[in-house]
Amino acid sequence: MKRLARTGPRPRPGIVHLGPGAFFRAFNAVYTDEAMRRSGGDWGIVAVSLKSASARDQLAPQGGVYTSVTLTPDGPEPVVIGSITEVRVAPEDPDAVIARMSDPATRIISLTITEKGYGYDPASKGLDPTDPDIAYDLAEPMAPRSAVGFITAALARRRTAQTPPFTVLSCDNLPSNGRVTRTVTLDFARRVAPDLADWIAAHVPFPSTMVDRITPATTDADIAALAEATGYHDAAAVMHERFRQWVIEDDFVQGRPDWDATFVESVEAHELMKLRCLNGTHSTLAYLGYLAGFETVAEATADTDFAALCRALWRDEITPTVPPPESEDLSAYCDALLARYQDPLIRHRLWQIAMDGSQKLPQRILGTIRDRLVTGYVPDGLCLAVAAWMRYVGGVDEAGQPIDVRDPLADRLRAASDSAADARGKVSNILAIREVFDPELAGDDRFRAAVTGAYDKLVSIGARSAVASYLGSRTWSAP
Ligand code: CS2
Repeated sequence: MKRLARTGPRPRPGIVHLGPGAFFRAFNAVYTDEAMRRSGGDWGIVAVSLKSASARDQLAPQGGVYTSVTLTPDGPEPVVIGSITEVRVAPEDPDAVIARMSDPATRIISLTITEKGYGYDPASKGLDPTDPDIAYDLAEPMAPRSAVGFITAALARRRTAQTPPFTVLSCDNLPSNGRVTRTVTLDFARRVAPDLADWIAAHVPFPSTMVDRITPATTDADIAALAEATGYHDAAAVMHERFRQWVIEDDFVQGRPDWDATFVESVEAHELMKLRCLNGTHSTLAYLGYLAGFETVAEATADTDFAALCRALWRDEITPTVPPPESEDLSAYCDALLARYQDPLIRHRLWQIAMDGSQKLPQRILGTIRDRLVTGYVPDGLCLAVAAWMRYVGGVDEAGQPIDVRDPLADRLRAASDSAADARGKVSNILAIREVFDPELAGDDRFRAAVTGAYDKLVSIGARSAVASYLGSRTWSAP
């Protein structure tokens, strides 16, 4: 079978994107492709992997083009995307990446590097100098490994060459993702060259964004189905829902593509809504659903109790902490979320969402719990979700089978769980991990009691019954 190949010319580059995974291909590259078709502009994307060579190996033989497939009830809608001009693997030639980033044509650096890619320490609200890649880059700032290291090295070179700076655009699921990126970059720069830090602070914008499109990892079966439908093989295809939402703070130092996004002054309200309503229930479903034996979000939310769990969380625990952004109706937003989750065409594995929980829980769930406790309300459903995560990272499922836990803190979490015999001890050991739980929340007796009680239940009656019991208890207290 023939392989997908580029037919027209490559666009001229204007963006360097770090993290060319499935989400970037289903989102940023699609918006940019459409923007160039609509309004022109040299906004081709040089996509850079900071670690694995797989995106390059999939895309390079196809000239950078790939298929973005919208899954709809009327059948898949494939569109060939040509906005990626080139793919690089940073460890193979870090200097070439810095050269591309410091080229005057590069006006935006965008990022989808996942929560753990930032070297951010939520406890100190600053750079984590003990993160292995950050520690390496602080010692070798001109041959970096981390995103922050590359951004700083490129900005240093631009400053020396008197090239105007670029805009840094974080597109990860972190609250105030632009502010976080700015904080770690300034912190890093200050440690290697303090005057550079001042220059960055004065000249480089770091707008925050809210990004949303559910994009399950592509499977071999997806690629085979696409080949069947189109007659070509595409190793880099991505499958996703039709829904998409991109809200961006409009602060760009050298222009931007004509993206079909919503441009706002502050993205915070949108971000809070999305992180707490969507990602918060996603992670809840991931741990409770996995323990209950479901494989995907659609399977879990086809279950009446798990769908009711989402509704209860939104209504009683989450939305009371979310000031609605302008032009959003929270209850309609949450109804639409449930419909998105229940879409059987989107096979989003719970195991995929369960990854890196230590990096996700604080902004997805713990902030909501903290805000509810302040008002005197104990959010038992979210405490059950935290207990389910603790059980999950203990590494053994309800049938006694091992769980493949992927998390930068996996070993510490496992050791914390293993070194106590009962629920109280395990919960207490895990609550002591400062990278995840701030001392105030960890020390709140109501929170400790709710999580310990929930953990006990998960062990004694299992996740399905624990969800049913939570729903039952609510009928009494909050009809
Ligand atoms: C998911 C997100 O994997 C996860 O943790 O919660 O990737 C989610 O699908 C996206 O944020 C949706 O926009």
